[in-house]
Amino acid sequence: MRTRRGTASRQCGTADVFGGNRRPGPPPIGPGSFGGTARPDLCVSSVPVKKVVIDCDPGIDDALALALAAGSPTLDVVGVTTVGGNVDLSLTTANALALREFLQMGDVPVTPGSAGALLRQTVRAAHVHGATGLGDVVLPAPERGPSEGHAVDFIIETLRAAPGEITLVAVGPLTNIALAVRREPRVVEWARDLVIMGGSYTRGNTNPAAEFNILADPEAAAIVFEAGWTVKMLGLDVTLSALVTSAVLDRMRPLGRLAELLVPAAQFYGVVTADGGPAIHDACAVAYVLEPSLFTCVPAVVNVETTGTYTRGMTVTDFRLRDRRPNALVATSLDVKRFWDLVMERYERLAGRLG
Ligand SMILES: [Ca+2]
Repeated sequence: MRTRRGTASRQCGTADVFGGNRRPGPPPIGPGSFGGTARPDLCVSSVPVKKVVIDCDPGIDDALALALAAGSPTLDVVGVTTVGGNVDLSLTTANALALREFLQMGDVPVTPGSAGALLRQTVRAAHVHGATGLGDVVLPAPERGPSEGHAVDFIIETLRAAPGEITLVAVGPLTNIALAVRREPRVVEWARDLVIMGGSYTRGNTNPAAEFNILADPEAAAIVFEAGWTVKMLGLDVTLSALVTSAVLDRMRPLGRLAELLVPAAQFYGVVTADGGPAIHDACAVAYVLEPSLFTCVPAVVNVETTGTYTRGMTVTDFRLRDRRPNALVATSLDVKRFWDLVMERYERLAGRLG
């Protein structure tokens, strides 16, 4: 494991806490009002390095999320676990291994997990991410292989060893997380937080109702949302604002070796224009861990539809709490400018290391 420790200074904003494009829903609250994160108006603070396990299915946007984590001195990635999702598990694992070395993430263990959904037939997104999962990007073959064991065991044992310290960041189908919860329910207590890219309260992307990560394993998602923790849900409602426009792409082009990943990956992922482009969904989850004040978040009760003829995989989001305890903190808007400023600053740091 990497040994970056200590604290890092951060400058907190105040004016844009509730900014961005307001979407339907109840009056928003600040990120610090629910869920245990620091109040954004407590400015210029010294924040501890956050430990994260990233459960992913690389995947183009997973790759861009891992790059964001790798470039962030305030994150300590203590493990990467893989799941079948965008492409098969063998490919998501191979991509994670290649990315670990390309992004110079040191000896962060990469542990493969579940190949497919708990109950359902496999859903893949190779038409979006390419046959290998990374578009037409070809990274150098990794020298080292995956860790022994299974991602579910890794997650349980890593959280058991450091209760209250580690945030789970899940940016693929939730199969591994659900199995960890089923096998060892105390992971809910041990996790510092669970942040996911998945779902939506407004629309789907794989079909009109469902977002891909949830549709790929709706039963797993249901288990995760019902487990007793407060899921930080970064869904399509905000991730579709995180677009690689031509202006963003121009900021990526000078980044040396890192640009050789970022630029072709983004261009494969979608058509880049002056005011549009592919959404780097998964990077939003990492960005939330880094700086929750980028997002406006609202507590809600989220139930995952597992049986609907047309709505299976839908995250049915009820902001009317009444007497119920919310099981999710749902992101409803993103401060796009601050998001890209953060992401590009971290990419530039990483590019400095990669050459
Ligand atoms: Ca993903």
